[in-house]
Amino acid sequence: VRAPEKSDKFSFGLWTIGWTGTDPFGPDTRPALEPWEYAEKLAELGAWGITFHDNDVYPFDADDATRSERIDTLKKAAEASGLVIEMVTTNTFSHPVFKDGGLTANDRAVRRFGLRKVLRNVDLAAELGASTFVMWGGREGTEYDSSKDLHAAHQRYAEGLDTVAAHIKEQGYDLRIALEPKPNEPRGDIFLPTIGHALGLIATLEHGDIVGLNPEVGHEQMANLNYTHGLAQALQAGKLFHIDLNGQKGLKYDQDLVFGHGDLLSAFFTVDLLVNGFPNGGPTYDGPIHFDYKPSRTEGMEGIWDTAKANMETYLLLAEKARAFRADPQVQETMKAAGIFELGVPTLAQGESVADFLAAEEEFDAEASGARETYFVRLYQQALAHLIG
Ligand code: 3MF
Ligand code: MG
Ligand code: MG
Ligand code: MG
Repeated sequence: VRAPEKSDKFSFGLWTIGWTGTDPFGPDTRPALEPWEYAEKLAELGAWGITFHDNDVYPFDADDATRSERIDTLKKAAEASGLVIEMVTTNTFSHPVFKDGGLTANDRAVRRFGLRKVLRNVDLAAELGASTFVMWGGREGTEYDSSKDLHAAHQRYAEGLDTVAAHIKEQGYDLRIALEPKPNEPRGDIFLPTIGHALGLIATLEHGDIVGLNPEVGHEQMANLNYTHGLAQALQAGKLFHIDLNGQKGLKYDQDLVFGHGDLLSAFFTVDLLVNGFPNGGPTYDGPIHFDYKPSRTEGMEGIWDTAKANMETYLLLAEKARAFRADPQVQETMKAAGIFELGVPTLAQGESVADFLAAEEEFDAEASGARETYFVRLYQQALAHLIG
């Protein structure tokens, strides 16, 4: 497969390659580099963009001088290596102050502190030219249903999001918010656990027009959901602002594997949607191909770069296979036989009234229809043959 190019729009969170391997059962297995060192190496490997949390670049308690000095160093490194800072996000989950959430903490002073941290970071995102501001509410949630007024919690969540969105509009920033759903980990139950839940809350917001989604492969799969279906629904709602690609092997802890190292067939159909779009046309995604994974704790300083390369290589391999799949005349024939294109035809004729529809005397043989062939398995096997052939 060819090497990654800028036009592929591959982007990495600095916290991904920067994860030093600490987990609940043991400490670091790798040393940490400076954020700009990771950025430079990513550019060398062919990445187009980087993303980060405020505290991936400067410590939680950094004074103003340290903060701007470290941001400046990263900004210069990004410029020098031709990297776009396409997304910025806020850490409202690491410090103990956020142990009960940032926007939905019972403690109002914590919420006011959290909101200020987010708003300050919105200003930074705009200053650095980012186009997306991700909000992953990892600590917004509970372990105990008795610990929160759940109605008030959702009100406060909506209030927080509307406040951030209103600030973006007031300042005239060219920035959109992307919510990142996740069902659990670190909280027992995180608010906005899935794409559908997030879409539901967005619809109730005053400034929901600039609020969309940043769905992550593993997060949906941790809820036993289909990531590609989730992307499709977000696209249909005009809300697919950003994506987090990685790998997850079924229902277990959040693995953050390399993209494709979990459910490979699911990854194939995700890439099929991203590069080929819907078979009958419709909204498409042309944002960054962003990876949010973790180099496994077993990997050393050489290994982390293997994993970064693996994400891009897997995507490029799958893109090649997905294009060949859709371009294959036999596949097109099976798709036609399977009725894929027929689903693009509205059920009622144009201008057909419900009355006309009900009055129409249509011949329909339910028995014969029930016995029809669908060719769904034939088509899936053709996909599999393209994938591993
Ligand atoms: C956790 C995540 C987060 C978010 C990030 C915002 C630390 O499972 O996926 O990564 O992606 O906070 O982009
Ligand atoms: Mg994640
Ligand atoms: Mg994850
Ligand atoms: Mg993520």
